[in-house]
Amino acid sequence: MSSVESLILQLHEISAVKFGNFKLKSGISSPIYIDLRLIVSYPSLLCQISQSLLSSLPPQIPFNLICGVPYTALSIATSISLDTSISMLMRRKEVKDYGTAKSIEGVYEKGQVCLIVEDLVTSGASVLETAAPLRALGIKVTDAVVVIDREQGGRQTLEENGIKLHALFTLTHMVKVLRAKGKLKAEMEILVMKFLEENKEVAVPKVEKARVKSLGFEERAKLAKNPTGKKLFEVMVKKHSNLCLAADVGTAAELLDIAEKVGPEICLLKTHVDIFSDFTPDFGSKLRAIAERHNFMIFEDRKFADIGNTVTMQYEGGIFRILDWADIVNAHIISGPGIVDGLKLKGLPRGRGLLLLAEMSSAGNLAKGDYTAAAVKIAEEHSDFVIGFISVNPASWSRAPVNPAFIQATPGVQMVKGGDDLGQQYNTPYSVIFDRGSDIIIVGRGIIKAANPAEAAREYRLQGWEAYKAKCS
Ligand code: S5P
Repeated sequence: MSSVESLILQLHEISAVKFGNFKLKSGISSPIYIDLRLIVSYPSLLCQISQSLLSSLPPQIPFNLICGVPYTALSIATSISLDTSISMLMRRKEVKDYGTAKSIEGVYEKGQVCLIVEDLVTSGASVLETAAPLRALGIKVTDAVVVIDREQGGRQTLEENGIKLHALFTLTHMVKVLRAKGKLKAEMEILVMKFLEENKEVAVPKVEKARVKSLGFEERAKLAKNPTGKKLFEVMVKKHSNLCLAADVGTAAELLDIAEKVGPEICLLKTHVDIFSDFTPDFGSKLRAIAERHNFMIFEDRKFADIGNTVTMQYEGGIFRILDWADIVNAHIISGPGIVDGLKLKGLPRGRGLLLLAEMSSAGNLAKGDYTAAAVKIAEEHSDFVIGFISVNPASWSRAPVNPAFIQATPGVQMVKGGDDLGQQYNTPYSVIFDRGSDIIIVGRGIIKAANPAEAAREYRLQGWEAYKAKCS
């Protein structure tokens, strides 16, 4: 009996693999259930698994760090580390405020190569979520090793993201071995194979949906009716950047400084001018000069919410005179379509564009369902001025796909999933662009609180752009 066969039998023996009728988290009934968390209770099996994983790797893979995908693979990664004396890194699954807490624990040097270890790969998303913060630190990730490959698109998704998957065995192979060893009746084998075949299609619908729908930014630029929307697409293509910096700093001086440093990496810079303690009327022209030098656009995140007549004055007048310098502003639709009419009256003659808040990133917000659908409807009625949406998960909208001329920009982005103490919720660049169907990642504290904002911005740009390319491929 081969060592893989022996492992499969032992996993079955300890009930890490079960057959019957199980209700999965997603609500569907499954005839097979896999839970490798149990292996922590069987040290000799854990040891065998890690040794088999190691020997399944081609010898030329030059890794000098190991990182397990939390939580199940942590024990496997630890065991490999003990066996090989290659040191391990640990990824935190949830991080409160990326700016101050570390997402990766352990000692490393930039340029080192880290092998990712995982127990079960389905879509590949969890491996990518571990690769992202490692890559953000300058650690190379080229290979991942996994006990079971469910053969549900994970290998290809990882390949598209520069990661080669090495699996000890596939789920199909496991079922065949258990059948051959008399652990599974013929009827159950048929049931399981049928389930796996059908489940293949339901397990990756978001990925498939996003892939089918994704036109490139070049084509979408041609569809845009608004000159600012069109230009934003063109800037993204030219700079290979779908990164918007949320420059939430306390002074105009700091903002101009960070705009200069991060400018080459971004397509869009988002401001909240009303938080500055030192705003002066020349702020707009100074920022526009930097924007022109580095070819990015300016988005004042004013979140207008009043009736049409009031917002015309707020947009044009006051101390800030937003209309004079911001290419893009945004608005809630709580007051109805009149707000768009009001802003359009001032903005359209100047070639400006508007984003509507269709969803929000904060916990417990009310922008969902009918509200989101109403934002889409208003946008469609004003597609000469509305360039797109602030959104969180446009792939899930009931009215999707929306017109590809609209740009989706998503806040609540950091290298690891998590949140802050005031309700902000973060997703990774890959999940925002690839899984949730957005176009632009809006990143604030992930960049401005980093030790080197320009370097952090570059990493976000690369991650965001890779995810966009994967979506279009
Ligand atoms: O729903 C939203 C909409 C916006 S525009 N949630 C958000 O967080 N934003 C903005 O995105 C928010 O005002 C802030 O400027 C930025 C997120 O910053 P971060 O530091 O949490 O990345």
